[in-house]
Amino acid sequence: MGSIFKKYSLEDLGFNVEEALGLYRVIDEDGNVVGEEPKVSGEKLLEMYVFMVRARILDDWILKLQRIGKVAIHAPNKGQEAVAVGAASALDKGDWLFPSYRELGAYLVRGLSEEEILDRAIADADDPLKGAEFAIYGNREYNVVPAPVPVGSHIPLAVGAAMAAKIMGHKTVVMAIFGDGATSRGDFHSGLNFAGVFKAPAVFVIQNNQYAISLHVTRQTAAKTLALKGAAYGVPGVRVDGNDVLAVFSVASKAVEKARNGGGPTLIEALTYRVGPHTTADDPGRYRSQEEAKAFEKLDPIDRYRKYLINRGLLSDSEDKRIWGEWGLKIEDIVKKCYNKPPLPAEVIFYNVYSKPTWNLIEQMGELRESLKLLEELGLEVE
Ligand SMILES: Cc1ncc(C[n+]2csc(CCOP(=O)(O)OP(=O)(O)O)c2C)c(N)n1
Repeated sequence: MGSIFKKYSLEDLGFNVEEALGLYRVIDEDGNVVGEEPKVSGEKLLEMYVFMVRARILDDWILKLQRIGKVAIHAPNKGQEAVAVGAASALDKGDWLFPSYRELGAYLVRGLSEEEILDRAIADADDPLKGAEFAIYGNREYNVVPAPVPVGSHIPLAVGAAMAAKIMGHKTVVMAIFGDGATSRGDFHSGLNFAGVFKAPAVFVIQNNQYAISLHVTRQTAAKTLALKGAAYGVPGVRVDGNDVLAVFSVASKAVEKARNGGGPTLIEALTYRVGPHTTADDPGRYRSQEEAKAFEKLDPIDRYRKYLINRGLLSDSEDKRIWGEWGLKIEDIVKKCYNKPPLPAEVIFYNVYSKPTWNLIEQMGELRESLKLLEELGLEVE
C-alpha cells in the first residue's frame, strides 16, 4: 500500500484547469470561425438556427401575453437561446433533460410544440399540468422533466436518474441545465459530489447569465469561474462562450459522448447574459445600468450565428427573411388559437392532490362550485 501522505500534481487531478479557466469558442462576435467547427451536416447547423429563431419568437409572445394579463409570469429567454439550443441539440432522443425555467429552445429541440408550451404558459383548458405551479413545463414523451421552482433542486434528481441509468446498464445520458445562482445551493454540491464519486453519466450545464435576479455573479462566488467548481468533486469543468451556439454544441456533444461511454460527468459553464428582466415581476433598472444591457445585446447569439451561416453559404438573406416570416406567422396563429381556448375550470386546484379525493376536498369543491354559481347569478363571474 502506498503512503497516504502524498502531494498531487495537476495531472493527478485529471482536471484540465485551462479548460475551466478558458473560454471555448468556435465563432467570434462577427461570425468568423476562430475554433474547430463541429463535424455535422449543414442541415443540422441550419436546424439549430431555426430552433433559436422559434425560441426568440415564442419568448417574445409569452412576454406580450404576460403584459396583457393572459400569462401569470414569465422568465424571458432573450439572448440566451444558444445555451438552451446548443446543449439540448447534443442529446439523443432517449436521453433525459432536467431543465430550469429559461430554456424554451431546449424544449423545442426535444420536440415539444409551441402550442403545448403556450397551453402551459396561459394555463388554458388544454394545460397538461392543469395550472399547477409556475408556467414551466416537462413532458415524459420527450424525456423532459418539469423544471422546479426551488432553484437547483433538480440537480441531485438528475444525478439520481443518471445513476439509475448506469445501474440498469442503459446508455442514457442525463443533462441538467441551471443558472449561476444554483451553484450556491447545497443541491449543486451534493449533486456534483455524487456524480463524481459514482461516475454518473451526467452533463451539467450552468447557464451563467451573470445574474441571480439582482445579484451579480461576482457577489455569488469569489471563484474566478464556475467551471472551476467541478475540480473539488473530480468533475472536469469547461468554460464556453454561451452566445456561440457552435461552442456550446461542440462541448456538450463531447461531454454527452464521454458520459455515454462510461467516462463520467462534465460541468459546462456557458457564459452568457440575461438581456431582459429576471421575470416579468422584476425591474432590472434598479440594479444594473442600461448601458451594460445594451452592450451585451450587441453580442446577440442569433445575429452572430446568422453571420456564420451566411459566410458558409448555408443561408442567404432572403432565406433568413423567409424563416423569420414563416415562423412568425405560424407562431402568431398558435398564439391566437391558445388565446381563444377556454380557461381551466377553477376546481382544477383540487385535482392531482390525492389519487382519490378525500372527503374534505370533495366538500370544499362543492363549496367552491356554490360560490362560483352565486357570483354568476350576481353577474360577477371571474375568468
Ligand atoms: C431555493 C430558492 N431560493 C430562492 C428562490 C427565488 N429565486 C427564484 S429564481 C432566483 C435566481 C436564480 O438565479 P440563477 O440560478 O442564476 O438563474 P437565472 O434566473 O438567472 O436563470 C431566485 C433567488 C427560489 N426559487 N428557490
